[in-house]
Amino acid sequence: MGLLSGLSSPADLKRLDESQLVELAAEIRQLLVEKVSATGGHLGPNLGVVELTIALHRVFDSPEDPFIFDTSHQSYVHKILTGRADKFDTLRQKGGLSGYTARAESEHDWTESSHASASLSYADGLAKALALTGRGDRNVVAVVGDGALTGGMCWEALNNIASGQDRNVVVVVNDNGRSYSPTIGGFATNLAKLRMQRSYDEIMDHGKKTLKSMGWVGERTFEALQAFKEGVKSQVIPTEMFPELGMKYIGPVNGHDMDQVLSAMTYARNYEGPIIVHAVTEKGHGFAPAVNDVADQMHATGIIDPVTGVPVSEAAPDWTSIFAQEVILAAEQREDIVAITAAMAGPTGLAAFAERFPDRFYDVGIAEQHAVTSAAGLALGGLHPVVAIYSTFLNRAFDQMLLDVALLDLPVTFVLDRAGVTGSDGASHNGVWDMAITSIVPGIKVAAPRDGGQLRELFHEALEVSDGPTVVRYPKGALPEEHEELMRLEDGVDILRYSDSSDDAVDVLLIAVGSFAGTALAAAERLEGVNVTVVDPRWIVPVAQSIVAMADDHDLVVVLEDGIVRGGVGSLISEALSAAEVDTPLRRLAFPDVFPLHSSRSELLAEVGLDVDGVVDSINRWLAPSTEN
Ligand SMILES: Cc1ncc(C[n+]2csc(CCOP(=O)(O)OP(=O)(O)O)c2C)c(N)n1
Repeated sequence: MGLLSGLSSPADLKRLDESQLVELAAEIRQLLVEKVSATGGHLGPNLGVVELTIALHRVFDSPEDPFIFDTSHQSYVHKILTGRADKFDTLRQKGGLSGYTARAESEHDWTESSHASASLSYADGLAKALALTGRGDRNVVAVVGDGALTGGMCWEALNNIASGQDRNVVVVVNDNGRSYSPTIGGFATNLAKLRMQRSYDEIMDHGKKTLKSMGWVGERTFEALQAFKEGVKSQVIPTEMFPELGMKYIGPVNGHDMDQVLSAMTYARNYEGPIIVHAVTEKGHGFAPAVNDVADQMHATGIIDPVTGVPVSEAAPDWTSIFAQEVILAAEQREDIVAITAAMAGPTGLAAFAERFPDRFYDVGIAEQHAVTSAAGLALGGLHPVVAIYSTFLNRAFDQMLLDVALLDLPVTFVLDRAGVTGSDGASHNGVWDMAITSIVPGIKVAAPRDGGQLRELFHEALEVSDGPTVVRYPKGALPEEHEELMRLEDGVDILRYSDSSDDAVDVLLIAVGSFAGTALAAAERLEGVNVTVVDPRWIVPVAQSIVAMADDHDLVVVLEDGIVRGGVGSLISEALSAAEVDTPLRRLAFPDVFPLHSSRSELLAEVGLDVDGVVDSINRWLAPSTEN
């Protein structure tokens, strides 16, 4: 492409003539649509920050001025401007470009967690470090969305940032009015008031006039005139939100007007002390199918047609859609069922529930900790809340689950989508910790359905529990083939395959957690000269007594799970066996204790030996008489 082809660093960007930046923005949008439509990724958010990111790299000096992108799903433009434009064909694929900032990729990437609302805390700490190490003249720039700003961490950080008036933290609020769906709550209303002081169009128009016509004075106040001289509207707009924190505020600026954003960033760079720049942007800007996508303005898309935006293949029925149906069914049957999401009604399957039962649905914003304690409050009031959340985001709310819910024996059902290995979203999106962290909560009951039918059953079983928290966890993606049990034991364990233990062959008890039932059954078929019993515990916490008894009748116990190996189901069963003085050896096929890089779920599972080949190889190795295993 024209301008982009000569651009491999922010220094190149600084060499362009200012008049070329609008053309550059158009090229970047074209690249984004072309590449992200072929790989999938966060298209809408990145289309919305093209001008903002150009202005940031033009005005500030990354990496000496550290840039922190909140969540960092909107960092594609930053990647393009920091020499990675040619890698977009590999986006989110094994060995390719990460979908988030990644320190191994570039010195311009300072962070890599994709959990929201952390940027301002990073910025606060970095600014303190720069001040202490003689680099206090640098600016730390944090780009944070209005969605991320609904997270409590941001406000804890702002509280601290405001108290460091000698530190240069530039908080760029990228206000597109949306998380996935429109951002909700008192904060969002306040931000909207700021945005709507005058109508949106008027802001855009006003900004242009202020910036372009040097003779304009009108009836503005002295403060506004000063601001005008500096190229932006910098008077404190009469709203309590930011000024009461003690933060300088400028804006709102039209985040798609290059002149305005350049002026705002220049003002922010020259301002001494912490400052908020409020930029109004549009998610999906410049790509009509994204702008017109009512669900989430193409927040995150799969592979799509680059012209129409239509997905190239139809989505297969997935776990989320089963939950979506069952939670509505449950609420029809029981008036005490209410549902909570932390800004993810669509992705967790609660959107239809929200339409059907608007009074029994709560979107609390990106606020997982609050979601859980708020659920505790609902339960205290006699209701049975269902907290639908991605497994990875439950990490945030462990203390609330432990002490605000479980200590009080409150009936809250946690439905964990994307549990286990998720893959393409990289290290910080994998749901491999939930079994380890939930299983240490006293009194909790955790279920891992093996297929859609079991999800229906176990979800309703969970709702029947009235004395403490329950968890139902299931992975990302399409539903697997269903496997009917041969028999259900009294404590709920399903036998999926019997071994013929009458011969002299070794008897292996293969315990398949959740969606690994199919893998375990296929592996059992391929193991030669071994009698394999396959069971699905269904409820993985607490450990069923029948599992302990069966282990005693076998020569080897193998536990197959896609959570981390330490503290997982294998560990729990191992402890149960030793408590019962059952000395059958136990082996774990689980996720190793590492942060995996991004690649597809199936690639990652194969890499760590959690596919059929891996299971067969491991068991053969463990049973081989000559090995040291
Ligand atoms: C702790 C946490 N909860 C939920 C999410 C899922 N999530 C990713 S981006 C996003 C919306 C972010 O909205 P905003 O900050 O306004 O950025 P935008 O995409 O609108 O630019 C959500 C809810 C997350 N990444 N982290």
